[in-house]
Amino acid sequence: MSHAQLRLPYDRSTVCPGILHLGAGAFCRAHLAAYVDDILNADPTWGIIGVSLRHPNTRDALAPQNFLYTLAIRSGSAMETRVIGSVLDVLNAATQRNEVVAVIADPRIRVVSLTVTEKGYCHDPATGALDADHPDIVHDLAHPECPLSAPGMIVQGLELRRAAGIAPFTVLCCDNLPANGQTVARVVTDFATLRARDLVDYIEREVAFPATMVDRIVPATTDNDRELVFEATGWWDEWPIITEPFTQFVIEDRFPSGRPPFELASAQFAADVSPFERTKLRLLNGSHSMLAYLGYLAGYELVNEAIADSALRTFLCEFMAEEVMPTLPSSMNELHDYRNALIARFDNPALRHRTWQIAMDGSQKLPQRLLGTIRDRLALGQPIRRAALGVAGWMRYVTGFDERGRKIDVRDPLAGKLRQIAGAAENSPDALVKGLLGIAEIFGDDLPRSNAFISVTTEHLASLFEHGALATVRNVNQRAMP
Ligand code: CS2
Repeated sequence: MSHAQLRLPYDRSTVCPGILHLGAGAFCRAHLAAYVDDILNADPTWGIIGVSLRHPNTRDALAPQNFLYTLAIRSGSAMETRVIGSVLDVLNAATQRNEVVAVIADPRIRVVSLTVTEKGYCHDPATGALDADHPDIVHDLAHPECPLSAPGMIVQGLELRRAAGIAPFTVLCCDNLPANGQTVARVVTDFATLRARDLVDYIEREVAFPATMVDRIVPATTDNDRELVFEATGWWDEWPIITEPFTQFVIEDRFPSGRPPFELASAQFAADVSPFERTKLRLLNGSHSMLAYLGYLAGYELVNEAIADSALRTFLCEFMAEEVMPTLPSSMNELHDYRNALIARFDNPALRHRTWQIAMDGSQKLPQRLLGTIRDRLALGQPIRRAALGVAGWMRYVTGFDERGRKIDVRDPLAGKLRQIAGAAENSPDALVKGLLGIAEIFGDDLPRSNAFISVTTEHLASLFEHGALATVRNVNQRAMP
């Protein structure tokens, strides 16, 4: 049996493109594409054209199967599969520039959405401003007609549409960034400012950047997953996507050029997305990063293995309840339910989500996941013992050697700088904390001046070097008062 013979709940031949999606990776295929798939029966004008900015492999894998793929929803030993048909095509920005330009200027496209990960915005994570020295931005300013970066591509698309008298698209950010609509609006306007003033006026007047909160855990697909999906469905899929049953999509309802009827797919529309987003970034993603660094250092390859360790589990539950939840707007009862549900999601053994995968790009993730909590608490003179251990865990991780002296493959846009600082510090906790806090893109200019933050982080880092991650976590758990 082939994908083509599988039945979709809509007639795919009537579906036309309405969304151009930048970053056609696993997350978008498990999240946005599934929501769109659910509404195509009601409105077939919202098919997705994906664009890969970096890697050609998505198109290569999906083109022979007509861009259909399996979404395998796994929980414990249960697996449910469905075929997703909402992705009509995936283009490679590097080799199919003319096609990308044609689609971005196509009046049928009314939304340009993005999952390009934190680093794809080419911004300074501490301030949100565009990094004008970023090599891709330097390139795109010199060659605006063949952009490499997401901001460059959006601005070029808007410019083409303005010149052709076509209404602009709405820009829908689906990445885990704070105030993600505002963040993408900022980099796009900063980029346009470096191009032409009238373009900025046009963007400010005409283009909407609604904020979203996106949530679904999607580990990288492995060969073993391919085999499992084959066994379950009877057909070979080059790139199935594995995910969990839980999914959430909260969207600010600001789409001047129209939008998909996402409410039919149980997405939520909200006037203010920020409470949802802050809760998710600080509780889910903050805990994920904690588990990634401390779990990896403790020798755990997978999230569910790390969370099964009673010391890490206690630590994480207390980190959320004692330090994060008081900084959030919802009621404590709701937050406790959210936390318990999260722990259950982390426990899911079928996901096989690697700590190493989550540990990637820490320089882009720490500000919104841990440092916001730390800043809010420091401002009120409250203890940050647990949150600071997450930061110390990251510092220990980026030395590039684990607790047994084996090399860690540290992936981060600032990896070179991190390596250099760690090399110069020679495992001295004081020097390492001082060196890393000097990276203003991560820590701003306030945290390097906070004695409370420096002393507790240095103390933790010394303990991580001397006693290791698990002993340090146990020690923090045992101290009733921080
Ligand atoms: C994870 C996220 O890789 C990571 O950094 O924390 O991708 C996480 O799985 C998603 O945000 C869940 O919605």
